[in-house]
Amino acid sequence: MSIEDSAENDCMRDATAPYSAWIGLGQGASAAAPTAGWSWHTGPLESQGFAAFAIDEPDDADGIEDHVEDCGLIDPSGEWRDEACGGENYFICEW
Ligand SMILES: [Ca+2]
Ligand SMILES: [Ca+2]
Ligand SMILES: [Ca+2]
Repeated sequence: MSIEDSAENDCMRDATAPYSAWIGLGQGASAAAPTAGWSWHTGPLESQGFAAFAIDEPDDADGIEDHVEDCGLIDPSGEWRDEACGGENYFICEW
């Protein structure tokens, strides 16, 4: 999926809170910084003009990009966080 504006983000938050959910946001394997190389399945994050990462995210756990956290989820407050892709969470699909 992709989340294109704050209204859609609020809708996804309301659908999943009090849980977090994967939102189909992933980081490229060649990214060299925690904030670099994020994209939706449908295209680059930057081209969509909307992002809702929490102030301290994405941080790849410790601020150093070594690909520990390369998948994005929406938390119960509607903020996005990068977390380890193997974590068990609900997920949202769009079609
Ligand atoms: Ca790291
Ligand atoms: Ca990462
Ligand atoms: Ca993180």
